[in-house]
Amino acid sequence: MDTNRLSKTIEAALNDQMTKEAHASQIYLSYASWADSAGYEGIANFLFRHAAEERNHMMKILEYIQKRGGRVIITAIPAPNPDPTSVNDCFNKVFEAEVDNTNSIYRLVKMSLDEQDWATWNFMQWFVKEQIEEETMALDLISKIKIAGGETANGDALYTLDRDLENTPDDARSAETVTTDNP
Ligand code: OFO
Repeated sequence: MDTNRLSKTIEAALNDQMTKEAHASQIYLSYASWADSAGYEGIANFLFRHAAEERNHMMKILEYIQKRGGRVIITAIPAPNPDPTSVNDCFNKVFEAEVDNTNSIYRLVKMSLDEQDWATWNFMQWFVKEQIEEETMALDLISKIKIAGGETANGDALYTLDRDLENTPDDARSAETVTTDNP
């Protein structure tokens, strides 16, 4: 008896999405490392915490595939994009990456709808909601850098922005306190 409750197509798409979340985590890690080396410790801290959140998204999908009797396939994670050229560039790239991830999540939702796989459709609603928060977070970053002067933001404005992000609580909890259910 086949105990896999996922179709081959959905199983493959979920595995791809799992790798995409791992890739998102690597992107945040690389941008955080760039920010740290450029002296923006507050921004780095914010992005490091977000990298942990993306890894938890990866785990959430991994556990779902297993729960449904599917096969998890761990593959290589693509390299993150090149380093940002400025804080403005960094925040715009964060937004682009989030929108790209949202589109990928929407494709999975559509696929589960077409296949009438209601369990996966229901599972994916958590990610749909999460992406609203993530895109809002990325848009907030863009607003902050715009106010600071965008590409021509001066040292004082960037210093204030860096301190602000260090002290602003965001949805991403520290790595020690996150769980798969509560990333
Ligand atoms: Fe940035 O979000 Fe995962 O899904």
